[in-house]
Amino acid sequence: MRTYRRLAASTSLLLLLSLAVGGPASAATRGVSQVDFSFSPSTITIAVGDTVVWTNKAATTPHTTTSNTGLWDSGTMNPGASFSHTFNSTGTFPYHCTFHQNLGMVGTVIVQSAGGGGQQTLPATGASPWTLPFAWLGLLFLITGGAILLALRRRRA
Ligand SMILES: [Cu+2]
Repeated sequence: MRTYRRLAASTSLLLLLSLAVGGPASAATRGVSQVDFSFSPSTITIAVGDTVVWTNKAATTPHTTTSNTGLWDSGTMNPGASFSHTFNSTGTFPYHCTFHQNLGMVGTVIVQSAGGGGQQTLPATGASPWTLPFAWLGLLFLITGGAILLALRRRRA
């Protein structure tokens, strides 16, 4: 009977460990300025998990940052306003300013897998493909441990 309890304790520990190992590491924040009438830089390359912060640095003109595919939309941003979006998947994400798209106020966010963006090969620091399996494994351990404890209690009653 005691072994069941020990098993439950160790599964809980395993859950914590799996979350620690599989969890995402630090993510960066990158800035893009909105001016009259362009984004600067117009193309920005980031890593998965990074956040882009757009800031309207125009004197009087409101702008927006609006995803071409509906992924994000700041709505009207008056001068001085900021809007941020975190990119959690790789890909190329074109966007525009709703008001000045016709004037060529468009931009692109390129999201690369963590560690793949630089010239040198760095260890992956973002969320790895193992994050989700680890989390599910941890959850499975927790449920199994709970079920064992429950069965143990029923047997005693
Ligand atoms: Cu604009």
